[in-house]
Amino acid sequence: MSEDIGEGGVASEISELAAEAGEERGSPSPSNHVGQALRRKEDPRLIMGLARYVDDITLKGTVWAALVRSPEAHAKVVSIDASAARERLGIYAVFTGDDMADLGGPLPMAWVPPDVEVKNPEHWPLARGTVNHVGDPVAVVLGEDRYAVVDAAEDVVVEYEPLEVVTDPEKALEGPPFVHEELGTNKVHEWSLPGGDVEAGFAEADAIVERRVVNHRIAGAPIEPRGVLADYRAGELTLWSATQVPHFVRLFLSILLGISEEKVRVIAPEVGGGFGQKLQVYGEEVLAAWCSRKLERPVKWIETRTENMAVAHQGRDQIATVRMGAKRDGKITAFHVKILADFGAYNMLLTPLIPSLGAFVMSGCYAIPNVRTDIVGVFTNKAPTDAIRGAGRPEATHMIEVTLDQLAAELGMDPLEIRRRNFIPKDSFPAEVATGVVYDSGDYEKTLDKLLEHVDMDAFRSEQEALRSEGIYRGIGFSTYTEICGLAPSRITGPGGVGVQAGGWESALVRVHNTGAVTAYTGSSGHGQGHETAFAQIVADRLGVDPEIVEVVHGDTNAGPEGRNTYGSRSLAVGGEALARCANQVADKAKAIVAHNLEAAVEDIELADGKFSVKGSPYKGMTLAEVAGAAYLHMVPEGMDPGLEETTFHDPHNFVFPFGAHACVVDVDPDTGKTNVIRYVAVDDCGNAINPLIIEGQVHGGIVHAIGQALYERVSYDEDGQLVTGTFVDYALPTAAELPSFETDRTVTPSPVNSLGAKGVGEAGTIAASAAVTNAVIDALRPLGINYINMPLTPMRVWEEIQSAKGGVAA
Ligand code: MCN
Repeated sequence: MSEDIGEGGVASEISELAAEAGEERGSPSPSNHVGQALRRKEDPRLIMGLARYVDDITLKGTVWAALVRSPEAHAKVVSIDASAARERLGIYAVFTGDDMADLGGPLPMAWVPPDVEVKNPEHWPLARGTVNHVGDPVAVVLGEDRYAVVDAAEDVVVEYEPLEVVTDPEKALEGPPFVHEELGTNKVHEWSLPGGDVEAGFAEADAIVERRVVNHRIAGAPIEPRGVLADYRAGELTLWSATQVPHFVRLFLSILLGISEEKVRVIAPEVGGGFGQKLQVYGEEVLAAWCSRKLERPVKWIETRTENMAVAHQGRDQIATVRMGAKRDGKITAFHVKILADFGAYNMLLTPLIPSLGAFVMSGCYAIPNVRTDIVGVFTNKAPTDAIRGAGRPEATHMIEVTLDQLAAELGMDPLEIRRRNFIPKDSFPAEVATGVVYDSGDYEKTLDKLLEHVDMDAFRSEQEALRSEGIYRGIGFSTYTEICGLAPSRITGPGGVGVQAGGWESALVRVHNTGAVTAYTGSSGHGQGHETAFAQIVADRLGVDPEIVEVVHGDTNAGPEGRNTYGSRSLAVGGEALARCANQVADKAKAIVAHNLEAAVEDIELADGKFSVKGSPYKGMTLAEVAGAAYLHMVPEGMDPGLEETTFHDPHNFVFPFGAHACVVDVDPDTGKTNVIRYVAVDDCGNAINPLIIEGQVHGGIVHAIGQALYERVSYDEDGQLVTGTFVDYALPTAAELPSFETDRTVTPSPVNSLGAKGVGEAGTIAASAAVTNAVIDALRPLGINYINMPLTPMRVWEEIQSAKGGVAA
């Protein structure tokens, strides 16, 4: 305990106690915590069953809700007879869309691009007049327990008058039938991002390839489905929801229910997996809140797996015509992509924006002089699509990387050589690509070189050759990708840019308590990414304490400042940076307090070895606990307010552009068409690492998502709009048994956009990997005469292609 602060008595005593409390909870480590592979703080509670999900929260008097959902993909709702349901024991109410006439408006869509008309039909929590996809809700049943409401929901008799159904996006574009009759079209919008002159580029090309790239529909398939508990009492609404975006949910609950925003609190407890599916303002959230107000009781709704598969928003579902041209030496002259994006029955929060996210990185990591993306969105009688597992960028990467391999084959070039010839050179960053997007930093050769330290191509090709003579078809595929993340800069994403009606900043509040313990509030809303650990590392280093005593609080609109939440791998680059800046401000105040108490010049105070000390006099200093003691006892410089906490809002100047090189090795069984992934190597560059262990975990998860899409997963509807993949029996997810141990490595190219030098990583694997898998399968099958194939590479599809190449069964 330093004798330099206070003059004995109470002040000194409190400071001493505070310092001891701080020590008990972990003495500051002299080393830098940023960059260390600390184990995740959040894992013990998750793996020991101690975490609290929405379903674990029960309030006295809770009423359960079950939804009556349409079995028809498209129909007029002629009548709803809920009398039998209402008479059942334990049922309190049944409501339909008509009962909710007081709702302030339909569910939100937040993308209003300048100069582009986006058709946006009304979308209500309970259908009004028509249902437009299987699972569209028509009524809600409320009662005393979950069983009662599920049984009663079956007693609600709905008379439907079926309408013609359209599920194929290409047919939908031709229409009728129209999903929303009143629109007289199924086309939602057209949007383009041009760069250079693609036609002039193709005129210069010696070789052009054109392919139809189908990126099929996938489900989010989180571990926990969605769940909501709404409690409206005494004019205030508290809503617990498995959401990635509590602040957005609060805003729209306030608008739609007409409750002043400060009286609405949204809490995201443990979310149980998001990956985009929980970046949404869902009808069930609005409905539960509305019902709670109506009944003056807490209302709970927990989604079943079947509901999640049928109605939670889905992803991808794009058909693209891609054309790439190059000179004989492999230099790409033009890349033109025309995307038809199937949005399902409604626009959700960001539905029409999703394909555009891909357009921003349609140059990939290549210096292509002419690049153009044209997007057409279309409604069909299927569940809506929106952000899932990378959102727009996996689709773009898939198109670029698969087409590049096709072009290499056309030119008789090595797939890696064509990539190297087109990489944006490392000395041209910040690099403006043809579309005007500016990449922050990159060194694509370096990641590829590092990848090849792990993969000996000569040895692989000899082995491949040898195995073929034994009837084993082995292939290798690459994907050298870049992604746009750190979704933020309001100047680009906001109303003045591409038109998202939300600024793209993030907030932070750092509070040092009396004892020197720290609470760090972030507006990012983590849901599995390890923010509580990594963000604690950032704050700890700036305040000279152990991350153990830094509690990171997120996902509660009443705790901390306004926030913009988590999606688009933005949390670290935007939210983490906000916290770093905020902690710096706290440290600055701490230095002023130390200087005051130690009678030194503030410029002479430095943070070293867990202490704010006077330069050159390491024994003369104060720990954070001692500084906090002084701050709360108002032993601060003249004119300075007491306390030790700061709030920061940060809106970065640019996005960040992580990148990497992935390789996948597969064996394809020519008799059954089954693909086995036998090796997967990923070298990623997300700038400076905050926590390498978390990075590795995020990359692993992302790769599994993409392998899942490439080989197993597919949401399927029949022609009548019936979902035929409503369970995990029909919708195949990969398990550890299907996957090899991934080999991961990194290079480090810091970002100049933030002081951490960090880029995002949460979506890296899912963005990179589907192309690597697809290219590997094509590489394996070339000797059988197969030069191109679309996902999903299920045994059936691959087998059919093999038969067709043999001149047998047509694919
Ligand atoms: N990180 C790091 N150093 C870097 C980059 C990132 O240590 N240079 C750490 C971050 O501190 C954070 C994690 O990696 O702990 C991911 O950070 P970031 O890339 O900023 O991404 P987000 O947190 O914004 O999440 C991105 C992505 C998204 S959009 C979803 S949704 C998502 C995800 O990643 N959902 C997940 N990862 C998930 N992981 C789990 N387990 N569960 C989910 O629901």
